[in-house]
Amino acid sequence: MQIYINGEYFDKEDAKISVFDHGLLYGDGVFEGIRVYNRKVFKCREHLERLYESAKSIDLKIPLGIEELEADMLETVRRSELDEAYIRLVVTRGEGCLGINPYTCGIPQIIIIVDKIALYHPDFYKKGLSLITVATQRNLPEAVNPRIKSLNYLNNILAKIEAVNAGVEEAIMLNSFGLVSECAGDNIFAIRKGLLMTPSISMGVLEGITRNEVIRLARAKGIEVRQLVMTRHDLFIADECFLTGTGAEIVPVIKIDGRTIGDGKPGPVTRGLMEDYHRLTREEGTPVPRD
Ligand code: PXG
Repeated sequence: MQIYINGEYFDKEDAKISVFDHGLLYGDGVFEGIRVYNRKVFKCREHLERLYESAKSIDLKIPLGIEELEADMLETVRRSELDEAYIRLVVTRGEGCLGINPYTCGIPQIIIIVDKIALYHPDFYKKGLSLITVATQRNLPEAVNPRIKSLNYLNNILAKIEAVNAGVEEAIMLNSFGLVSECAGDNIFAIRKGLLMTPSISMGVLEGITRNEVIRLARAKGIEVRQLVMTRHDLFIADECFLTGTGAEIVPVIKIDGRTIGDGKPGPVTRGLMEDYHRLTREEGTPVPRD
């Protein structure tokens, strides 16, 4: 494990942030979760660009340019000596007064944690997940836009609590119109009669980097892809369903709200995309410098 805070490197025990940081006091900040495969940072630029976009949206000025931050992130991975890793990149509003005004805060804190990642159990990739729809609605884009990957994850955590208490791994969240948006920490896809579908960004979802890559991979295989309005009915009648995310990669779904999806086994389109995605993670990425 290796931890970076504003240009300095620390062990876990010594990595500390002020209790007056608005990241802690108000969840005021942004983050990214990034994977390292085979000593290469996967979708490095895409994650950095989304981080800067999230920051821009909340008027948080990251005190480093994108190139400098990329170099520091690669150096943190190098120091971790991990070939397979998870990077948590966090930018907080910084230390401020007790009061929500972000403009009282000093320098934003840039934190980079490089560690191993706990994945979904391997069985789920072979057998598939069961999901439920939860009562907690996804944030309204007009309130806290889900496109901002902010430190304020309570909306998702409330959904996750419902799922875990119901004995399933993930929660399907609907928007305020009752339409499917995404899961607590993953995007959702369905396949019916060869068409690959996922809720459009305007449904109130995070524009997942894995989601975008899966859309590209599917189109490259000649699969028709549509981003559209989806109801629970569309999920119940799907032939296949799967989730995407940096942590989850592509994970099949075989049950939703007690309804078996397709024949109750991960389907051929899902398995094909899982193979393609896995191959890509081994091949692509920004190399971590050698010592
Ligand atoms: N929706 C939400 C709400 C997320 O938090 C995704 C979709 C998928 O986005 P990406 O860009 O990763 O394809 C996410 C991302 C974790 C963890 O520690 C969660 C995510 C990513 C990495 C790790 O649970 N969620």
